[in-house]
Amino acid sequence: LSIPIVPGAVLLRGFANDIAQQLLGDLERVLASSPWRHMTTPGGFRMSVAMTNCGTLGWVSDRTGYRYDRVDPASGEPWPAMPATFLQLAAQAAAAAGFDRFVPDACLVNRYEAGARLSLHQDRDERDYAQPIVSASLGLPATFLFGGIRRADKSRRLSLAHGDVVVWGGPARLSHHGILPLKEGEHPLTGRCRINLTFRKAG
Ligand code: MD5
Ligand code: FE
Repeated sequence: LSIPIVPGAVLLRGFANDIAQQLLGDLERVLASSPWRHMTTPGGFRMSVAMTNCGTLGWVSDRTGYRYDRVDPASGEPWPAMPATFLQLAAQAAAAAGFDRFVPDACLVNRYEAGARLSLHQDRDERDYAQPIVSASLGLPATFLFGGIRRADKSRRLSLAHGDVVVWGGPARLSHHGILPLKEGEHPLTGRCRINLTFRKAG
């Protein structure tokens, strides 16, 4: 079930349902090397979303700014390799949205607990904006907010549930977007949280 959101953006409802348990099992192995952490924004605030990464490059925020780094600053070691199930999901979702041969080198993993939010922003730290971004939602549902290229553009709301995958490309790639504070709840696979896997070709 493929639902166009805006030109360039497609919601694939339930696309990851069948492999959700494998994804979460693989995520446990990633977390064993690179555990959840709350990063600090350049402005000095602690992010309410807990994060980790896998793949060649990981997204990092600290007092010096945002960047992609080959090394996990918490361990001093490279980020864990991207599991094959992650790569396959990202490539298949991108292909379903019309982006052939998508090979992500970065997977940012976001964990939202009740009250955690991501304020309106653009993803601009990647090298090539012609590459799409693939985002998979697991666990508790969340309200996704997306606007236009300019921050003041009117924004729309969309509920993202367990198994939903969104592919952002073309003219939607630089849209402003965010996640409203997560509501309390319990999901059989993730417990009291929402997990988002965000796949990018960053380098
Ligand atoms: C999330 N994460 O649900 C979202 C999913 C992030 C982030 O926003 O930066 O970690 S990614 C949604 C996204 C990516 C790229 C473009 C657009 C949305 N968009 O144009 O709306 O945790
Ligand atoms: Fe984003």
